[in-house]
Amino acid sequence: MASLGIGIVGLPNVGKSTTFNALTKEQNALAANYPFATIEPNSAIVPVPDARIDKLTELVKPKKTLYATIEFVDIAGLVKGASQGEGLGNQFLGNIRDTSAIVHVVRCFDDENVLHVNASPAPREDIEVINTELLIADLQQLERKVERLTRQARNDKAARAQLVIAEELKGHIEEGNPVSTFAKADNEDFKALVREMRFISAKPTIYAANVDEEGLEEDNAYVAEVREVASEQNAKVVKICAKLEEDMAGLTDAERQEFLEMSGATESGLDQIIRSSYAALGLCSYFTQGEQEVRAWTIPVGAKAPQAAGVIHTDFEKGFIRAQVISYDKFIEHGTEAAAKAAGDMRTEGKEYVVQDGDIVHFLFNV
Ligand SMILES: Nc1nc2c(ncn2[C@@H]2O[C@H](COP(=O)(O)OP(=O)(O)O)[C@@H](O)[C@H]2O)c(=O)[nH]1
Ligand SMILES: [Mg+2]
Repeated sequence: MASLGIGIVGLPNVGKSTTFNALTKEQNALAANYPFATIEPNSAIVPVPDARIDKLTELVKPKKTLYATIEFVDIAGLVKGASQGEGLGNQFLGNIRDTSAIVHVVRCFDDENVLHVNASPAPREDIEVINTELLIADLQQLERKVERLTRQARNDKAARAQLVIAEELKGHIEEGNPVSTFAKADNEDFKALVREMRFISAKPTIYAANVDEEGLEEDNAYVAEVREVASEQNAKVVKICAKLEEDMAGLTDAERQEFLEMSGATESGLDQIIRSSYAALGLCSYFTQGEQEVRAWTIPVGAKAPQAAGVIHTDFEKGFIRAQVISYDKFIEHGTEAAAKAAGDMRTEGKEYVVQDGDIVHFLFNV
């Protein structure tokens, strides 16, 4: 299975590592609750903030609360020419291919002490430098694939069909377009090609506009430019002050709130990045609750009850009988599982049920 990691990319000195350090602090602050396996130095597994989990914790008062988690990878070294091997480029491009979504950090602050690749930040061009490298990397992959398919196509019908689509896609990329905007997105050969090649420009992208504290309250001109570029690409923008987030990480919620209000922001940019990334991966959460723990479990949007149960334990999926479900709103309305049940708001669902984001679930199974 492909990893569900998010790659943090961008030009040098834009604030990638500062953002990543803030994420790492989040990870360490909660590490006590999570049995993390070995952690790579450039990868952080962080809790996904979720106000619904906080509310459930308040109501249920469990011994332990566990948030959903998501992995971020700090990808260093992307520069102009990376796809030609510049600055160890190819190795880094390979790391990006292994991720499932991208956070593209764009420098939106001035600081004469922090060198920028050009005289000053120019978001449109800066974004383009990176995206061009990513696109060239995809094109190189695809060219090798087209060569292979051309050889196979001589006596293989399936290869001939894939070759047709591969060549169309090649034309599309050569005109400067990302794989994500290819018109025949529903074509089965295309989908197989994307799964196999893991094209970087097919991955969902979130732009992180990294501003100074002054830029938090009102957008500066750099941020406006990032928003313009992102809207042309139907991509999401999150404004963040990476430096402030690094200082804030590990503080209590109340302290953070105070910190944020002082700087004119309403919500932590880092939290927004974490939540947007989770959504960009096509993931959502259902919850379990009890005296022991309140916990969020991660499933792909559209997962049916047995698959969702399997996230807790494979036995739950194999021996699935049924699910007892209370929607989040109903649970909050009634305050306890017993009250929701008494009011007739606990539903019994079978194996075809598509679990909804926020459902509070009990699985019944036999082994
Ligand atoms: N003035 C200012 N400096 C920042 C900001 N964010 C990061 N920096 C600084 O920029 C330098 C490069 O940041 P870093 O995160 O290492 O960039 P990376 O090369 O993209 O990983 C560091 O000295 C940071 O302290 C910011 O919002 N404002
Ligand atoms: Mg760095």
